[in-house]
Amino acid sequence: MKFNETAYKDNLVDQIKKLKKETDAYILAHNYQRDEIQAVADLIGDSLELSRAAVKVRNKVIVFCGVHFMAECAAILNPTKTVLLPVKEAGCPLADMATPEKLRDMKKKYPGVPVVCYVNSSAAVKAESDICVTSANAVKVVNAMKEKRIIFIPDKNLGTYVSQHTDKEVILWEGFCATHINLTEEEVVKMKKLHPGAKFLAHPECRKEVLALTDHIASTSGILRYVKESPEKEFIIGTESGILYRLKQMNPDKKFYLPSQHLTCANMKLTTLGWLTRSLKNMQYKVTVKEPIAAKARRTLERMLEIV
Ligand code: CIZ
Repeated sequence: MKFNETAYKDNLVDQIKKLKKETDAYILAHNYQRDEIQAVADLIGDSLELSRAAVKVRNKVIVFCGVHFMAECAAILNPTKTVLLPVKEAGCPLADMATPEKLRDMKKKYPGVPVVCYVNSSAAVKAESDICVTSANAVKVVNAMKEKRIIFIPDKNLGTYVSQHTDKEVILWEGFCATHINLTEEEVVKMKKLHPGAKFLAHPECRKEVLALTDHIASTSGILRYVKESPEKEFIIGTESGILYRLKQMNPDKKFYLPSQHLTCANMKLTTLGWLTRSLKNMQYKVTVKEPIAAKARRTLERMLEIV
């Protein structure tokens, strides 16, 4: 018998809807998730939107379709809920580039300098930091701080972008996003030649040479907003491929081009309908953050949420 993929997926979607009701679960999905996962989610967004939503969820269970640090944030901000990450191996190489031990060494080198940590970091690193940022609010949060010098971890490209939009001295960490770093200047130039009328939008985790070629730099939520409000019809998109799902849904009359074949995050794509079904069926994999790490990391996240 021939395998019918559509029937297989429809069946899983039916099971997910049923299990969601039975378990009183709320599904959050990041903008970089697979199309079919975004389609079954209760809310899709960037980590800031999803963190804010996680605080307000009334359901007993939050299923976080994203990567580990995102589920950790939900567990930290809403500790009375059961938070599930459907695939326990879904991690973030960028988050792994900063460890609390290395950060403590850096803090010894720069005593008294506050640490601004990108949300793509572990709870243990957030606990060692002073304030958190996302790509949607990094410039605003840094500019709201009173100190003239900050340590920015772990993404060097986002940190460089922030340093160009503040008069503060930004001490950088040598981290990078293993997906955004793949996008090269050459690929962008080639795509611009193919589509001369298209606007080039890119995420601040891209290399600075790539960012120099943009018409607009923004987080995923910023890119979605920009395209929706723009009268332009064609866009070259410099971020993870999952964003195309919402861009196309929200703008059926506009065209989108991905400038590289290497803009897909393997970790984000680990979550499939099958794993989401198993997650709801078996209540797996629970993400918890132990005290005192949780309380310290919560403070770091809350300081950001107080500003934006
Ligand atoms: O903030 C986030 O969720 C990330 C990692 C990227 C973005 O811009 O949405």
